[in-house]
Amino acid sequence: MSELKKSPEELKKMFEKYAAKEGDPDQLCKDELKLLIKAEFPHLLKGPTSLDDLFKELDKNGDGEVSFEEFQILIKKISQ
Ligand SMILES: [Ca+2]
Ligand SMILES: [Ca+2]
Repeated sequence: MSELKKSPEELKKMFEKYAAKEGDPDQLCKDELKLLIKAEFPHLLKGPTSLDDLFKELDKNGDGEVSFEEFQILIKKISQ
């Protein structure tokens, strides 16, 4: 099941589950993003994209964390 077949509610729950592990419960730090990607979308890291690249791409405001809004970029990427 590598294709995105998740409802917006499921995606929000997924985000919250990983975001709550450390620090700010509404933001994904790099470690949390790594856990989420490895568990939910491992195929994303099989290409030339590294986790660092992905994190930089998602963290639009450069605060070192990925908010749920920034997480939408990943969802769009996966849905393509
Ligand atoms: Ca967090
Ligand atoms: Ca951010």
